[in-house]
Amino acid sequence: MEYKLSKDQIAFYQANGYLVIQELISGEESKMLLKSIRRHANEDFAAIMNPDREDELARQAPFSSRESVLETAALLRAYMKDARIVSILETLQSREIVGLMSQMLFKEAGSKYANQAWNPHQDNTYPRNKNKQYITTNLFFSRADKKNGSLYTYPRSQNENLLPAKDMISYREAYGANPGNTVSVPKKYKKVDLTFKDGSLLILHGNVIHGSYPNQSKTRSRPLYSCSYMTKGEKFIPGANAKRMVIALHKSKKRRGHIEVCSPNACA
Ligand SMILES: O=C(O)CCC(=O)C(=O)O
Ligand SMILES: [Fe+2]
Repeated sequence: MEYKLSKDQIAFYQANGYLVIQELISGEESKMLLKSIRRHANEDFAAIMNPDREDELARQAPFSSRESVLETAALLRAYMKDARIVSILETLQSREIVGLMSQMLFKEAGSKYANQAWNPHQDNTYPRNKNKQYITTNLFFSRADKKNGSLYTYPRSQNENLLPAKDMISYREAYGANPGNTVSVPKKYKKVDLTFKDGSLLILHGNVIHGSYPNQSKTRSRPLYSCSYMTKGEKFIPGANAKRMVIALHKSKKRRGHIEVCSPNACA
């Protein structure tokens, strides 16, 4: 089922470089997804890279049963390919897109990674697409605000090219060290704090500057599932941890063509 963006939503994204769609998925969907991926978290609730890939999830959660790994990877891959999300992104890019990677960030209340606050960064600093065709999504599996580690953006900063950045370890960094290849934000941009209801989607232009707060809540975790996409045919750096690769999001046209040409009897 596709999602139809309004003219105002498209205009907002084009002007500001981000868009929030509150409650895109239902509370039940969100609960089910969180329950599934949470089984694979280690005791520190460290991030899990590419949990939609069976081998990657199994490697990062060696204590998980094979059955549960297969189940979670399939579920999360289905959400990367979700027709609602893909249709939104293709409307915003005005082109066909492919998936590149995903990451689960728990910011579990009381865990060692609860304080993980991302420095201001541009997501495109990692794949480095010169045509600014990288786009990321963050799907919230609980409500999020400044207190429990939500994100902030600098509207309109997607108009910048990639800014000079200080490289930081951004995957399973030392406790207390903040990830995100840090940029110094040009003075003309003003920070906007974002709040989300459970099941909401944040779409970020790859060049828009954003970051996040530490989770200071004792009781409220801030789990989010992040997926990254690129306009089809565009170049990107795969990355040693992220292992970006082209993931097709649409059913193969060749197969659809095949079904069209066979006779009703042959297809039955
Ligand atoms: O999880 C967060 O707080 C921010 C994540 C983020 O910006 C990223 O993964 O690039
Ligand atoms: Fe980011």
